[in-house]
Amino acid sequence: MTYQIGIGPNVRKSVYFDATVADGVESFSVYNHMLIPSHFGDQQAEYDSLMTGVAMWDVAAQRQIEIAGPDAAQLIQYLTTRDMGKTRVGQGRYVPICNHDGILINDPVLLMLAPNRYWLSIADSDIELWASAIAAERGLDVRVFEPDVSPLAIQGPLAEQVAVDLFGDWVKSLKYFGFKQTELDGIPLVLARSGWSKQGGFELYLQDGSRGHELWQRVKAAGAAYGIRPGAPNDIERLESGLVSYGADGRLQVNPCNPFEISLGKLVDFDSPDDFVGKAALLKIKAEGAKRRRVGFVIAGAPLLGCQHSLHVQTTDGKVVGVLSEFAYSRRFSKNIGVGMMSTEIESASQDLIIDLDGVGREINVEELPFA
Ligand code: THG
Repeated sequence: MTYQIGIGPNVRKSVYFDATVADGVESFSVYNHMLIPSHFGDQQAEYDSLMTGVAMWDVAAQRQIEIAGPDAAQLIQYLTTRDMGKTRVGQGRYVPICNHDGILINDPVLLMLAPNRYWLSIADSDIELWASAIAAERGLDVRVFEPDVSPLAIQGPLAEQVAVDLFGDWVKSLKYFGFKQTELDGIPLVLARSGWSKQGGFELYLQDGSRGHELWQRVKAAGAAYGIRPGAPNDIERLESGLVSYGADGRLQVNPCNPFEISLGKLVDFDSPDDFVGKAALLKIKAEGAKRRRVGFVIAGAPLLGCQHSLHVQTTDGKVVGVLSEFAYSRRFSKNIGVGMMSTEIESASQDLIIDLDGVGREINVEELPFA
């Protein structure tokens, strides 16, 4: 049986939607209540352009939450587990956000635009509600809102060439996560060296949604010389690289994780005197020791089709000891790989582990991340 998912008024279209449809998008997912392309029909070629050339991705669904006003820095510090003390204008940072129980509820990239003005470039959960409620309850003098900002990513070894051709040589001096306010033919945007892959690249944070189509065409034209292809954040590459995917690897409502479990423990700063949401809970969790740990998995047998989600990892006598959150066949490593969580108790016991794939048991082994 096949079925369709209707696009109702609750699902927003990206400002690049028409451009991606014109360029042959074949599948969408929903992220932050917005459609995000998931592929354009040739996933092998899309992977190859990311690894050896350059890919362009509509990542407008990575919505920005702007926090602006006299107490903006204070609110940002209270929202994230990291010490924001050394954050500078023009430098992005990866900032986990937890709830009061110490559960990760988002893992945004933070952009400090000015001393009193920040963007949280969020993963898939409602941080605008969270941040505005916390600000109001604490009596902070800030504005929390979603600005008209829509990121477009170019990723891959040739992405820098495309950025140089579009903006000039100065882009080479941008450090990782560094960004600059600029424009392209009068289209206002923030250019950052960032993106959800380990292949390098940039994100163009368009600041005028009415010019989405124009920006898409400009990037596509500049990239033509380098064989640019439209694609989407690539699950196979992210598994190979060990990047965290909030939502796929765990989310508040499904497989809730604390930062220590999901390998973001180094981004929890207890040393600074500042309080942050979840600090007390995380101190307790840390003292008790992690009960689970994020690991890589290798799954035996024939190459797996596509990218699959969420299976129990069991001992041969049927005890559930972990979860395989996402997995796929990796051509780079010539094996089926995945990421997930394992109970810290069972790991040392080096037991035989299996997953049940469509009624057939497959042997699965733990491997340290990143894969090699
Ligand atoms: N770019 C922008 N916004 C985003 C993402 C992005 N919002 C949603 C989602 N992605 C947020 N999640 C991540 C997860 C990992 C990284 C970035 C955003 C990442 N991690 C590096 C790593 O793990 O090696 C570096 C982390 C670090 O500096 O510590 O890049 O992609 N705009």
